[in-house]
Amino acid sequence: MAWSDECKGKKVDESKWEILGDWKRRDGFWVKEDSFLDGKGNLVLRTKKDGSRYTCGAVRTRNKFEHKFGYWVARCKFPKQQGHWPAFWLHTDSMRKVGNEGRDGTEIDIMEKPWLEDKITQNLHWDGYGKEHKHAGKSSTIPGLSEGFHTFGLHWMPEEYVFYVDGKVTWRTSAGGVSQVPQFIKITEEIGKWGGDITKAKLPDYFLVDFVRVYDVVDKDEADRRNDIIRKAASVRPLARQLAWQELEFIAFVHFTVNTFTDKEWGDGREDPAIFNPNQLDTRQWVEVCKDAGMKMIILTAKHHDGFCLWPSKYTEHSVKNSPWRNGRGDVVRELADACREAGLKLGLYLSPWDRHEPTYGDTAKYNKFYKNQLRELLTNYGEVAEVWFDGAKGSNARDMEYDWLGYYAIVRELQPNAVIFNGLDVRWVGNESGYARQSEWSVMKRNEKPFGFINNHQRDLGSVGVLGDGENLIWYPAETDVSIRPGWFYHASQDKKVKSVEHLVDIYYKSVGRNSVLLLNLPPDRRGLIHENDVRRLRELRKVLDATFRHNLALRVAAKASHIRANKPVHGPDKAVDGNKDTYWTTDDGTTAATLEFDLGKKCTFNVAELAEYIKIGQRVEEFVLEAWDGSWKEFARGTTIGYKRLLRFDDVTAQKVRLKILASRVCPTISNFALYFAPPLEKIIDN
Ligand code: FUL
Repeated sequence: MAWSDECKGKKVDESKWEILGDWKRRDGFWVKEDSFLDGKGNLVLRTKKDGSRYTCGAVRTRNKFEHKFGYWVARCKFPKQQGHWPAFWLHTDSMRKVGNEGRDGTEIDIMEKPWLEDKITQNLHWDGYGKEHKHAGKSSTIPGLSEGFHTFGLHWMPEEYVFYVDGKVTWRTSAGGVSQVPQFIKITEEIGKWGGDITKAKLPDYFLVDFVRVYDVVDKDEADRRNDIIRKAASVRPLARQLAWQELEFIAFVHFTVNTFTDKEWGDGREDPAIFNPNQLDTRQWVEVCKDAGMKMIILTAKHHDGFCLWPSKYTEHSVKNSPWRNGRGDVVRELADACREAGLKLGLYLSPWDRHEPTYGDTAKYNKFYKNQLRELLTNYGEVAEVWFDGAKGSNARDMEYDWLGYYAIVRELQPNAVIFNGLDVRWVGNESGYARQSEWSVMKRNEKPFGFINNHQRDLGSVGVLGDGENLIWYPAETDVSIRPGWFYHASQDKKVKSVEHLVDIYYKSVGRNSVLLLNLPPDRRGLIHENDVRRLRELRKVLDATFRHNLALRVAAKASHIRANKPVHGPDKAVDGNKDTYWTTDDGTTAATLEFDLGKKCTFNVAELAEYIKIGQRVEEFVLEAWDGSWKEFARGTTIGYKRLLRFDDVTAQKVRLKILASRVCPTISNFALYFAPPLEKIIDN
């Protein structure tokens, strides 16, 4: 047992409880005299009328007992009158923090009973009480509840809450992501309309509490099972091709086809190849623009859903060879491959499985053969291809067609063994097209049985221990975040003024590259075959902002200390986190999963961006961390969950000489291969110059 009050004796135990009083609360007042012990083993919260005002009792354990997880239970007997309601709940001051869901604190209502019927409600509230406020709840009717004593319990686990009434489960939920911070108990009465009309109540009225107990639940089998999953998850590592892909960080998508000339997003396959005539097409311009922006690969839609091929495929007439462009002798894939090679950029290819032109589409055997032939052409004739992008999109009225995914993947492996397969087993879709990875973006997850995609990409939580099942079939499956610089994937003149703002692109960068993902930003060439001036200008601005931000690392080679060092050996010392070398790292002994790294910047510095990296070659481990700055005492200025390949955090300016990284939780001993601090000047300053 972690804590209890049996409510015996004559006076409320003030070493355990703070009695709330002289405090206006809703339509009444909390007063101290209304919280007392009845001498028969119960805490009494009384509701009464006192002159013109209504008063009631309330107690809490704030600063006296604050705890997380475990089983929390109270045995109570309800009052009889309307106009007020009893509640047993858990709270924390950090519930008001916005932005980390309920993980940084949640109002957990184990029982509220504003009704006189046999009905209670159990609720969660997080992200404060303002406009970011979020809520989940459940009401339950339990015959006989209004009479006699009943128990109200909460089993609070790191991944889930389970609510009980009289030992029976009433609600299971992970809403808000589950609070991970210590919270205090509140037992209160409140006066207000939710409970009915207090003027109709016969007062005084009494709410009795027989005991409140908090148990740390240690289920050995469950702990063993969890440890086993954690051990398995932490041992999953990236393949060399996945690591090489991750290190590209920022890559380009190029959507180009007949749609560019028909002003459509999805062509229907009936377009005349004669319309394809980009009279100034210059893949060297694309490459230059991408390279200047810091992008390391270009992925081209060699064929989109319309079936039009940007290369002269032997297997269809629906291609550049029947267009006026370069008199039918052009090959966009070739020109791009050459330009990329010259400039040292990687090439990736998108070949849409859904083909609205090809007549064999729908005949599974024939179309798969056709598609594989095209794939072979692309992967044989254009040199190295670093990523093959398989798109799952298919119109709702498309013919039935069973794609031979495993056969497609096998061809990629055969012809381009170093290429990553998007939507195959190497790289996963992040799950949205707005440019944002998850707050907690794990690269290790449980694969499902599907041959395509391998995962439910829309699931909010793909990687926490609670969703890893029994720890079997775990794979390294990192996220790629695709988003277009414009509203559409293809060029539309009407969107020339709708190129995303630099603020928006910077935000996307922090929330994709900065959240353990690769950013795949789409730049659609226009009808000339060039990336439009507005897009080019915006990319230059983006680069300028990133360069101005990441130019000077204030933590580079500064003095570093660690609470723990693996075997006390210098090779894993704290300086390895700030030596500017991504191949060295600080770590701790096995079994140490919480530790602190402290950095002395040498003088007071102002910063507003932090960058962290784990040494992911040996897996992804860190589950939660905080950053604190010294200002007479340690003050938290940022916090995060996963790190992975790269984590960027932005925060208000902090000025300090000493900073520390506290790793609060890690699956196995944490590794940190990079810790950096930067000062990002205000955007207006960078862009105007
Ligand atoms: C989707 C496609 O339908 C869009 O046209 C675009 O290519 C996007 C990247 O993927 O599934």
